[in-house]
Amino acid sequence: MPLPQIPYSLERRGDSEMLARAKAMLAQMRTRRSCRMFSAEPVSRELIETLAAVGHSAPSGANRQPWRFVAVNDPAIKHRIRMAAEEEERENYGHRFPPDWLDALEPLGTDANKEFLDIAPWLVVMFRVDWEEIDGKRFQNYYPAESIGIAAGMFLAACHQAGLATLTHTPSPMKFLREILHRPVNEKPYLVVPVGHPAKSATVPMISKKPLGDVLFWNV
Ligand code: IYR
Repeated sequence: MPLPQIPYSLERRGDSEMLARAKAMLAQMRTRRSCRMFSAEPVSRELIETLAAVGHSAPSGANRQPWRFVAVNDPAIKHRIRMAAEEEERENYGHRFPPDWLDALEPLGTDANKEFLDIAPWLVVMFRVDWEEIDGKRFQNYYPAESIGIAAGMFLAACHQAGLATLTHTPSPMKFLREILHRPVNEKPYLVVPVGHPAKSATVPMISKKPLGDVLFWNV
């Protein structure tokens, strides 16, 4: 049975106000950078909860919400994640990554050392749920990859807007996250997001985005 319909309205804004708001958001989002140098300064649980709630407000296929956020600030658990991630990354950088991948990473200066996993006050680990069992019945989720990608993007944007630095860290393979965090078999590790203030001395590589004209096309 279709659900009852409820009114939907947005505050009606004038064209110039909409453009000004969009430009302000663009200026703000352009200052977001992936951060690998965090301060250990604590961040409140309430703030992380609110930011995760922003991610959880994302649209999803058939509203199945195929994401889980596991927020970790326990130093012992963070350290276990760091040790397991570094073990995999040593293999990746040592021999698993093909030469062209290593070449692509070289300008970014990344390596197998993942100290930020100990230092960032929070690691928010996202899991993708491709299916769920409810009352012994298996339900497929729809578009889980698209859905969790949107949720992750909204979470990252929310962190930045609030004033916190993030990194989208993808140790590979990351099966160990399910074990360390005691998640069920239907939850697939998707992303580790360290969240916190940047270290006072934090630096980021000088990169630039492609011109918008290379990625935005009109009526082609
Ligand atoms: N996951 C590895 C390697 C890595 C891969 C990409 I693609 C990056 O943009 C950055 C790093 C690591 O975290 O070092």
